[in-house]
Amino acid sequence: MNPMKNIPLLAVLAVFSVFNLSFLRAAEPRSAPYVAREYNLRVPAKLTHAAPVNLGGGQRGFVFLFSEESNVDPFEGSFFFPKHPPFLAVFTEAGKELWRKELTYALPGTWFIPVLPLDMDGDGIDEIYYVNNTGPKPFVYKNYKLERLDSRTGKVTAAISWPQPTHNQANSYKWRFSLVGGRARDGAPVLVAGVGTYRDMRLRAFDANLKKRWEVYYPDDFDGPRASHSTAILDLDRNRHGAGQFMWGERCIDFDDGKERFVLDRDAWYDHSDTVLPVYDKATGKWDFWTTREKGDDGKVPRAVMFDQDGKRLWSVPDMRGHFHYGWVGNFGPAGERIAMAGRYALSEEQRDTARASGDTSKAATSVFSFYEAKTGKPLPAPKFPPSGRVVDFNGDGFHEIFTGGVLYDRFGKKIFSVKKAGALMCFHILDLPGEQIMLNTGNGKIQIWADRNAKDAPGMAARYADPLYRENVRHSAVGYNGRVPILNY
Ligand SMILES: [Ca+2]
Ligand SMILES: [Ca+2]
Repeated sequence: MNPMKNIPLLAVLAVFSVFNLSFLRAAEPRSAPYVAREYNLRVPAKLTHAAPVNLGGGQRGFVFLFSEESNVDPFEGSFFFPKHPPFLAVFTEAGKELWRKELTYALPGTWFIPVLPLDMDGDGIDEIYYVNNTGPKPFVYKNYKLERLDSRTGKVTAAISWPQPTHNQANSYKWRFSLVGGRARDGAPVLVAGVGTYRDMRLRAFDANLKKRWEVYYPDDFDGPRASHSTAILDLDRNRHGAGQFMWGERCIDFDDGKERFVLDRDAWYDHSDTVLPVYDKATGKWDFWTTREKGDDGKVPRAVMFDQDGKRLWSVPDMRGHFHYGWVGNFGPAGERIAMAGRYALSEEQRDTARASGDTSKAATSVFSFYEAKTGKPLPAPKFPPSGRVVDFNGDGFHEIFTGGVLYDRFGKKIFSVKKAGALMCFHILDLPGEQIMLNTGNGKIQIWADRNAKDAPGMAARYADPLYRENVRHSAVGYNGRVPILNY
């Protein structure tokens, strides 16, 4: 072969290799975002949560918790007396409202009203479980009930006492309620009521008849970690329809008996982690966990740690101080490699210094973000998109995008679509369309689901969406910050 003959081809290849990235980028199909579904709440709702509901007979829908009020938080520095009540409503997936129900005495807040659709009686239709305050005074323990209703009619079919918080503690610690649903070893459904996050905590599990199955109490001085703001569902033995265990902070609890399967930082961490995100490692068939920490800022324990499933610290951020409020793992690398983000509020001296440097107090740094190779902890440069958002694969290609401040960005920082001031309720695969969709609150009473007309699922994506583990995590979207946190990177 005459090597000279190949020179033009080599030259062409050389040119393409120089412009390799832009060439590939141009080859990626452009997203075609559109409003695939719309739900009219008929009030300009501020607080909004949603979860998918199985209505039986092949019909699917969504349950919404909403209020004209913004979120009433139990933290004393955030709490206010609401002027508007919260509502529950179920819509069919197509957008027809089946019913709505005012929760007249309940405080419209994420932590006061966890909502979980779950089929405990096994008839193929989800019931809806939630916490309601049944009396006119806001803080009377005995008036708080765990209620069950028929998802098709809104009729309440059971109401039992909600576990009472321990009396002598801050309101911020007391009034934080969770619901978690899964299965026992024999496949029986289990519903867990969770009370507390930062200090004193109680988990009480119920069977399908709402009779107590087990209970675990963690007093304030109990060893080990406190809870988080999201509760990831696991199925370690892959034998319980996707829901065998759940992460209560850094503890992995079995639905069967309330016992710990493992605890990540058993003997060094006694406090509250803002995020505890499972990341599946296909090579080992085990989970890693990315944790970012709020409390326990004593300068002795790293503030964000990647653990393996045995609780070994794989790596950690160098910071030993700061409230690490943000964290995700996303496929943002050049070839879709996983990148871990840790974000904290700026320290007071950083706020002061940045304000001084710019001569403008409004330009003081509020947050500081850092980025790492997820497996090794190797530091990486900041990406070109704003990092404090929700990780989503909008076009199904296996690379992540990020939704923040009403804007969806691709990993190169390019805007894909924006809806002014919209907040996301869910960024998951919730419609029978390729890719993951974004359900958002437009602020004018309309809830929209945005999808991508050009989405095409990469190999393996359809199997991931169909995995019971994926569905069980999405089910918990109207509990705590589960709709906000990317718990599904596997
Ligand atoms: Ca049912
Ligand atoms: Ca994507």
